[in-house]
Amino acid sequence: MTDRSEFVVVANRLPVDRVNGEDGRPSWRRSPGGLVTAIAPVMRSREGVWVGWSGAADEELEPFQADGMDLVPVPLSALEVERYYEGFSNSTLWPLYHDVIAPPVYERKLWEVYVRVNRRFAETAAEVAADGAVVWVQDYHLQLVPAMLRELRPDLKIGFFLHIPFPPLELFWQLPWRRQIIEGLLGADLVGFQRPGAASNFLRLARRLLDGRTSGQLAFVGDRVVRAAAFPISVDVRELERLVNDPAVRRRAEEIRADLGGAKILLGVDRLDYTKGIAQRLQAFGELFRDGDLKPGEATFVQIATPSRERVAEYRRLRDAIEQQVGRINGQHSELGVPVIHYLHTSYSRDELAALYLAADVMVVTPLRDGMNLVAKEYVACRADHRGALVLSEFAGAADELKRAYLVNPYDINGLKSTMLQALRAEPAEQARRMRQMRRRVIEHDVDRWAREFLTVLEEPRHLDPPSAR
Ligand code: ADQ
Repeated sequence: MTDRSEFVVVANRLPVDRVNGEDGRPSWRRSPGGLVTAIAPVMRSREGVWVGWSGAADEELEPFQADGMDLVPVPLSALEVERYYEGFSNSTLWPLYHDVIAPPVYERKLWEVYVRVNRRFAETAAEVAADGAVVWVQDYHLQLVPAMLRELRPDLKIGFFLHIPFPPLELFWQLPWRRQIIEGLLGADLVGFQRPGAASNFLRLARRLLDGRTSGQLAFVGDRVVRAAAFPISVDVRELERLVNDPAVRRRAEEIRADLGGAKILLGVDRLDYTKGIAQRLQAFGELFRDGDLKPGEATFVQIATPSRERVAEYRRLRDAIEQQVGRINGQHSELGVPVIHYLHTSYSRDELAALYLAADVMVVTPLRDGMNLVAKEYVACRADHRGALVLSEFAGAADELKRAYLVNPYDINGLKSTMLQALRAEPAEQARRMRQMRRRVIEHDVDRWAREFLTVLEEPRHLDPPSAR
């Protein structure tokens, strides 16, 4: 691959995972997940290039093609994985951007490596982008890339999208490198967030830290104008509908219901992360048995927890705590052969997830803070039968759109208990009424539309004019 590209995506990870074939030779398979599904079609139609890390430390790979996409690997040493990825990205930024639910680590040596790795991503993107190309940088790992890239290549159109929340000034102010991060993001022409509140937080910081001027969605930085706005991400509705129409998936859903003995099924599907409010929902569920509102066999909670970031200490502690909690609740309330909680610490295929969504009477999504939460939207997209109920935290970005969910404050355990009961006991007509409205929103605003809208605003020639000139 020698040609430079008109469209470049820059993300921490490449959109493929390595799989070892039967002959022992490694090959690459497209990673599951919304971002890849959303961007892959744009990549193909524009003959784009994706810049990212392969997922393995100390590996030098030449650019390669996989799944019809041109991929340019950025190497990371083991020390860089520890300090840039596990360190600054996931022990500093992740907790800081999620309301400091866990204490962020502020260490200079992590920051130094974050800067170094961001520079490497920016340099790689600068090498592969054609004159005037569009470059779309993704997520919190790479917040310095926009400004670094602009310095190297002022001709480019640079977009940035943050998948996680962006904190209010009062929290962001803790960050010793707050100015550098804001300057980094302001290197973009368009900075996208999940929620309008996050865009306002960012604009307020730009004003305060850089003595900048802002007006509406715009920040004026030197002779440049930067737009900050919300582009709520979504799911691939067509793919999910195809899955739930597959007879094998439907059979599997029936099988799950039968295996659980006809109990009403409450379902949680999350990466095992302290932001997801897993402990709160399990506590509330356990108390419903203690109080006598539920009996074993009447309802059961299936909690699927994907292993996540297990090399970060906070995540190991969380896993221990959740597993102890599940043991305690089951020990107190289960009957022989009838556990009240089924806890599975594993990752599932899309088919199995779709079958679980179809089988679940109540989907319980209770993050303490979440940029969007795709699980909530996936559940809604799968319920073409208009059955099932969604319990959804007010602190998930998805709550802005899914207003007919059973909204909860996950810190309020009594509220969580009564809302879970209400959702469990809702009449089918009431479930259908709510589900129909939520589905309308998700179907109209799918992930294609998210990518299209972001890129349209980024590429619109006049999108950077001050409002008076529009
Ligand atoms: P995440 O924090 O990973 O994403 P989420 O939006 O819920 O959270 O996406 C998780 C994805 O992983 C979903 O597509 C889900 O189906 C899948 N998944 C979860 N558990 C699984 C399991 N056990 N097996 C297989 N798949 C599983 C970040 C932000 C979110 C934001 C997204 C997208 O934290 O707020 O919505 O990016 O922008």
